[in-house]
Amino acid sequence: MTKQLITSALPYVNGLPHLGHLIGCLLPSDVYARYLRQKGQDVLYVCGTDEHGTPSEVGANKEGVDVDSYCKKYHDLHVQMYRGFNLSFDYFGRTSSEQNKEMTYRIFHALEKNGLIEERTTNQVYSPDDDRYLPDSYVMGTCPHCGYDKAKGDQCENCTKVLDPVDLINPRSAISGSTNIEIRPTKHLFLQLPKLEAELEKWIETKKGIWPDIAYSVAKKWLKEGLKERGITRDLKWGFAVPREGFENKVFYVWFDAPIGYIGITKQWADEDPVNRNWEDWWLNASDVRHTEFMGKDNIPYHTISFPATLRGTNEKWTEVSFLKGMNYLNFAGGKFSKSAHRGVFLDQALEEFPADYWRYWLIANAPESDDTSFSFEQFAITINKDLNDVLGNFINRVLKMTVANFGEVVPERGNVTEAETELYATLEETLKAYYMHMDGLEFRKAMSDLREILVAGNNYLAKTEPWKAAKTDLARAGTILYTALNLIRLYAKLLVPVMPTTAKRMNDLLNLSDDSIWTPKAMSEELQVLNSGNKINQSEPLFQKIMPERVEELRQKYKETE
Ligand code: B3M
Ligand code: ZN
Repeated sequence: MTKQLITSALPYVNGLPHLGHLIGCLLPSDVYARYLRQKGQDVLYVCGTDEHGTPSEVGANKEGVDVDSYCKKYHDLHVQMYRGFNLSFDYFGRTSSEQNKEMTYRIFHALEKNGLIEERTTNQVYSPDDDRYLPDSYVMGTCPHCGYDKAKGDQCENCTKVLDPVDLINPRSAISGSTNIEIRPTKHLFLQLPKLEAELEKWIETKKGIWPDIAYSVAKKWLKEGLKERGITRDLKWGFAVPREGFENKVFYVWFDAPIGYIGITKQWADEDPVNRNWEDWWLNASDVRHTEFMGKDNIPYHTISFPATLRGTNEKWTEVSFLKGMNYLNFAGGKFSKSAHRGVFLDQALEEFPADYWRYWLIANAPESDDTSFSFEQFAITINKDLNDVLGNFINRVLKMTVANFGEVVPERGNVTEAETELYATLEETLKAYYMHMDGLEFRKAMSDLREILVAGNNYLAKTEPWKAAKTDLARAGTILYTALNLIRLYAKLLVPVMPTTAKRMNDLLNLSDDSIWTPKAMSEELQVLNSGNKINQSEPLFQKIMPERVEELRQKYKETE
């Protein structure tokens, strides 16, 4: 059986994650991991914090602590928030781990041996006012390609072009704002991407029509421009020391060891149970592994070009990305998410306002798959009120209430199936086919719209069969309808496991069912006749609460959606 390796891009440890990060990679990867696990697949789902780079150094400096404890503190905060959202990583590690250092050196030495590493003296931006070399992302200026005036020296976030800081027009220090910028010569190591270009080009071509357009087209765009050798070391203290003479004050570039972090983190996972776990089973000569990567679009060049080149350059058979799920951006309605301007919703705040499942559902149902989208509290409220409260929540309430009123707190007799039921089975089977096709293709938005149809089918069934009327004239028939409807609640609980795991569990609790994890639907005539008549059921408080207009207004103010 194919083993399913799932990785989510590794969030920078210093930046507190917001809704954009959640939908960019963390949440869709979790939904996919849960989906495959439910199908009984062998899943390894890893993520972790990306800890190297200047932001950690600068952040620690600001807080007056050493970089180690700074990273540990923020790593723990990430862990806490992701727990709050029920992200089901098999392991959430760190790129600064010993294991990652070992992997980084191993890969580096292989590249060296294969003649793919060259020394070059380059001109680096130096800021006398900051008393340091400025790393690429700490030089700001105008993008030479699109004219965006807040472009960072490593990549323009407006046109996604990868940049060299010396390309920037009117450069300045992002730390102090000083325009007193010097260019000083310094020695660095460069990965010879041009030597791997032809091979990469051939490989990317095989992904045409298979990967989402955005992933394929970003890679193609890069290749079209022609690959240049890429610096993999930096003048910094924090990071993995470069194991070469003359490089004593330098470390590997954060983007060199970060993707290797997927492997290092897998080793962290394996080291916790060496008897039963082996990192090589997933990463080296592992022909039975399918690797699905999730990331925001700005990360695509690194995952389609530099990281695959890094792995290929070793001449060993590392696991490559099989499917790359790239996401566009989710913006905040009022503009960009900004911690410093207190604009936008950060993950700790999100959990204080609403249960994780509300967010999970909204984000997946509105995933920025084909275009950038934006979050607004009004849209959020509309979706939650309609899909979760009106369609799903009311269905559950009505079914439970009618059942208890007419039959007590038990599952009624199954009775005879009529045309109304066979029609329901057929509708569900057709929509389920579409749902599975979309989930298998990682088209989450479409899958959620199928799911919505499946939920609506339950309400339509009640509207058509009118069990409240039948209860007065033909109690056995009312029993059959409610029996079917209770089975629908069970089916819905199964289908909601990937997206709304907590809600799924609460729904199972209503029926006193346990969350047996492996499941694929059989024919609906079977799936909707599973519950045992006479089994105890539980009434409950409504599962969802409507979000009222006053609340929307309050949230808009609070998170500065209106500014
Ligand atoms: N930390 C960028 C980001 O968080 C970077 C991803 C690394 S994936 C190996 O968007
Ligand atoms: Zn640009």
